[in-house]
Formats: sequence, C-alpha cells, structure tokens
Amino acid sequence: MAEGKKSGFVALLGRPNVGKSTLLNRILGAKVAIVTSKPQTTRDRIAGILTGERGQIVFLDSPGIHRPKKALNSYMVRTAERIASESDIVVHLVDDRPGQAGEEETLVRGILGNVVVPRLLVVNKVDRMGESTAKAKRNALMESGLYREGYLLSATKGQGVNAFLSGLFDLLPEGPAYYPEEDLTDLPMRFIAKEIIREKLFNELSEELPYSVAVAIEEYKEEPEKRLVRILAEIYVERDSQKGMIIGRGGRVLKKIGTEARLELEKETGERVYLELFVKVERDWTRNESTLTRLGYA
Ligand SMILES: Nc1nc2c(ncn2[C@@H]2O[C@H](COP(=O)(O)OP(=O)(O)OP(=O)(O)O)[C@@H](O)[C@H]2O)c(=O)[nH]1
Ligand SMILES: [Mg+2]
Repeated sequence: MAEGKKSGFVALLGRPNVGKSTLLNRILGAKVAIVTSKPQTTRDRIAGILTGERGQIVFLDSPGIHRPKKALNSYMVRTAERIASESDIVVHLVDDRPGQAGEEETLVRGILGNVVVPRLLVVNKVDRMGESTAKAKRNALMESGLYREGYLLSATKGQGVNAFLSGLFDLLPEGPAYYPEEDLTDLPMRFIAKEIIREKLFNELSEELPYSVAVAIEEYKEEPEKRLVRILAEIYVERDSQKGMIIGRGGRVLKKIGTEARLELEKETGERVYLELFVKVERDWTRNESTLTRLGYA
C-alpha cells in the first residue's frame, strides 16, 4: 500500500432525476453512466473509479429511490439500498425541485437512517437554482442532523465538484487501491452497449414507453482484423402495440435509435460498429420476476 493513500466506496443516492449519474460522469471526466431528462433512467449499480494523487474512490451510482409499484422498480430500489449498505460514505443528492418533505425524500431519509457510515448532503443544480436559494436549502436540510457536511454543486457545470472531492478524501481512511489506476469502471462493454441503446430509447420515446423497455445484448463480437464490432441487441417491450411504436412508420423510429446508438458505440469502442436491433414482446416483463432475472435485473 502506498504510504498515506486513501480509498473507499462512496454511494450516490437520491430520488430519481437529481443528477447522480451526471455527477458520476463529471467526476470521472468520461461517460460511464447514461443520463436522460427522464426520471428512473438508472436501473443498476454503476461503479465509477477515480484514481488521483490522494488515492482511489469508487463511486457507486444508484437507481433513483421511489415507491416501487412493479417488480422492476423493487429491484431498482433494492439495488440502491444495497449500495448504501456497502459504502464507506453515503451522499444524498437533492436538486432544485420543491418537495423535500415528499414521499420519495422520506424513503431516501429512511435508507440514510439505517446506515452507520458518514452521510453527506449535496444540493445539485446550483446553476439553475442560484447560490442563495441553494444555500438556504442546504442550511434547512442540515438542521436534520443527518449529515456530516453539506455541499452545493453543479454536476453539469462542474462548480463545487473539487471541494466535494476534497471533502470525501478528508473523510476516507487510508487504504489500498481496489482497481488498476487506468480503470474507469468495472462494467463490461456488453453492459455499456446495452445502456447506450437504452439511453437512445429513453430519449426517443415518451410517456410510459421508456419504462416498458429493456435491452438484451444477444451477441457482441469483436473482429479486430476488420476493426469491426458486431452487436446484435433485442429490445423488449410489454405489449404488441408498443412494438409498433418503437419501430415507427416505415421503421423510422427504430432506425433513428439505431443510428444514434451506433455512432456513440463507435466513439466508445474506437471501431466501426455493425448494430442490429430486434424488437420483441415479453408480456408484462416489468412485473414478472423470472423475466426480470433473464433480462439481468436480479
Ligand atoms: N441544470 C442542471 N441540470 C442538471 C444538473 N445535473 C443533472 N442535471 C440534469 O438533470 C437530469 C437528470 O440527470 P441524471 O444524471 O440522469 O439524474 P439521476 O439522478 O441519475 O436520475 P435517475 O437515474 O433517473 O435516478 C438531466 O437532464 C441532467 O442533464 C445540474 O447540475 N444542473
Ligand atoms: Mg441515473
């Protein structure tokens, strides 16, 4: 162990859409987690590894905490709870939306109440809220006595991020790096590919449709001699009518999603990508435990 280096796991927790994944990407200076304007984008534990002068922090981005109505949502909330229980520091992110006393915030505070490690508060989106509103929000929330420190930051603009990181290193114990210093995540490329496709679906689809969609990578084949990656992915929906909406008139919607995903996958892999998408109906998969397991949500 290098003398004086610190390490640990830091959970990013909060209700949906507060900017947890945006903050993870900002801290790493790279896109590891997908981000959309819609709530409940993240469904899994996303580890992002920051290695620097002072040591290594493994950030754990988590699904937004909400009241689960379906099996998929229960999986998401369970995942967030597990992340909180396996971390050395738990960070509670809030944003500029009112409703701190709302149901989701009550659920988050319930989880925070169960952890024995230090808790930090982050008031995010200060760029939109303004400094004085953000400070007032922080001060009011700090009165609960739940938090060791409270930070203001903007995950999109980067403001306040260095002070936050330095506060985390101050709190963490000395310890070894868990991952090689060049690693940004422990997620395999197959998982990242599935998430990129899901992000394009989330962006393109509206109302309930994004929440009925899952992606499974059926084939991920690298052909280095051709500088090509072949990806075959299946998009699962819950009903026949949804299949038509994703394909769109003359296949237009699916084509757009495919093109956007392919361009980003080419950037990620540095290779040409051949991407094939198929849409399949798996009736009510969000409510069905065994289908969820098959789709990787278990
Ligand atoms: N103005 C502003 N917008 C932000 C900031 N951080 C995140 N956002 C936006 O908030 C939205 C949600 O961001 P995400 O990072 O996906 O939020 P999340 O907490 O990971 O959401 P879930 O995965 O659904 O729980 C996106 O449209 C972001 O661009 C910020 O600091 N300022
Ligand atoms: Mg997220």
